[in-house]
Amino acid sequence: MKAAVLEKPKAFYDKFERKGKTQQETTHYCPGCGHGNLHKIITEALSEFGVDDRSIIVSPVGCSVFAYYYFDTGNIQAAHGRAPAVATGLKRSNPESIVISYQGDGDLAAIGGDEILQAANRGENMTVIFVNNAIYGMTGGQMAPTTLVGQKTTTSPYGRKIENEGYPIRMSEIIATLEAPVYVERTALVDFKTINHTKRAIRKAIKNQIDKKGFSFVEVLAPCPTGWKITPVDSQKWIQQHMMPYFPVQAFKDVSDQRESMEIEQRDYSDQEVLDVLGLSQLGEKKQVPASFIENFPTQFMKIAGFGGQGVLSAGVVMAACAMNENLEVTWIPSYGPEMRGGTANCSVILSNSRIGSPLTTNPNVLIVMNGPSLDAFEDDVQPNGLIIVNTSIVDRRVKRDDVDVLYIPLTEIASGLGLTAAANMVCLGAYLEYTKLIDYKSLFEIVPLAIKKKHLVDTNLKAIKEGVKYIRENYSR
Ligand SMILES: Cc1ncc(C[n+]2csc(CCOP(=O)(O)OP(=O)(O)O)c2C)c(N)n1
Ligand code: SF4
Repeated sequence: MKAAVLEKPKAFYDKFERKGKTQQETTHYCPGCGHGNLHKIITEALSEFGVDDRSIIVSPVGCSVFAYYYFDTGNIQAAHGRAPAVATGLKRSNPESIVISYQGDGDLAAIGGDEILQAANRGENMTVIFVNNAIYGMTGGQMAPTTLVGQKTTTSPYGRKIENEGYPIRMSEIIATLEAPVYVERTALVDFKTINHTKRAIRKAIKNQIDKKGFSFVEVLAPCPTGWKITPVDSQKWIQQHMMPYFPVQAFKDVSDQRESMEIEQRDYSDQEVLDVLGLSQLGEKKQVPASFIENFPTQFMKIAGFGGQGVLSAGVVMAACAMNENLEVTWIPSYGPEMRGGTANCSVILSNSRIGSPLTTNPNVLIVMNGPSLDAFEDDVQPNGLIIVNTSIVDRRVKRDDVDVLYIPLTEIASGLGLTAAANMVCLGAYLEYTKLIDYKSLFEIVPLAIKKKHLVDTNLKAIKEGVKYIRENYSR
């Protein structure tokens, strides 16, 4: 007779080490909680398929926030409700990874209601495990979108009422109406039969991903004895008596066998293709630049900020295009208020000699402020020894920091002197490049004629660049 071997699946850590605590044998979950069972089922499936080394679990905000203490896989923590968006990014950038978005009902059906619909509708090749315990467990038992009619929670103390809170949302049914998902099933954690059913469903959802079939979704009706304020045994009965009649346990969609494997084309676009898309094809052949220029280029984390209409966004585009033309890696990302003119606007620009992870500049080492509110908003964020360029025509105060380099330039006045106030942004770029000498300011002359749509203004913008250079030579020569 074969001896049964009971052991932890390989995809679990041997010891559950928690920050600030000693090693633990157990998880942090309450006795009778469904999360523990589900973790075991997932790890078993990953280990059985032999994919634990290339799997990534996206932990949500909720009681399973600490899932990364248990899964010996890749782990990442997403903001509340954002797990499907994070999982999308992970999967698309690592197509061979097995990505599991693990989410509670507050996370998936409330704050993340749109993320899950969009990911499902795009048919992302991922596996979503939706833990429906009809309550917000982590925060003390508030009503969730899946809380049953009549169910008492801390925020529905007299029981959920249809006229007040509406009906519980059936997420599986909604997702199954979409064209893209390949497999949608609801299971439960009540007894051996339902636990085995859950295991089969989770295996299938993971297998579909391994086979590149697309989006699979398993909703699991799971006990939360603490939130429901009943015993673990009664919780199992409660699922059977109250949850299963409203949330039927069944497959809602399964086209796994009919669906062909699909893969998103992954390829690096050539420089020429990128230039074509940006409308900068006229730059022609890739420029030859010395290897030492690229090697020694210090990453510029730029924030350019001002009123809408001051050309802060286009200054960023021109700077990024100029650096790209010098074979640097660049990103540009705008941020603006709702007003077309007069509102606030800023952009993050990163220029680097290596691939850029995130396009956001939260701590710039170059801050360009075209107006006072921008200086107030971003001065404290600048890195020590960073550079701040202040448009003194509009900003009426000095920089308070004494650990940064500051250029005070009347950008708007200089541009007005040329008859084009809007060219203050170009005065600034000329000054920036002349002061830092990171790129020859003449490189801007190759970009500006392509970037400026109103061709009759090109000459004035080129003059503005030269005025910026002149101002630095006369006032800040080093
Ligand atoms: C943006 C944001 N809003 C609200 C919260 C508070 N919060 C933490 S967990 C949670 C709900 C958790 O419920 P659920 O997703 O059902 O998971 P469970 O705890 O039941 O496993 C909420 C609202 C938060 N952390 N972040
Ligand atoms: S509160 Fe509920 S969901 Fe959270 S750990 Fe306890 S039993 Fe599990």
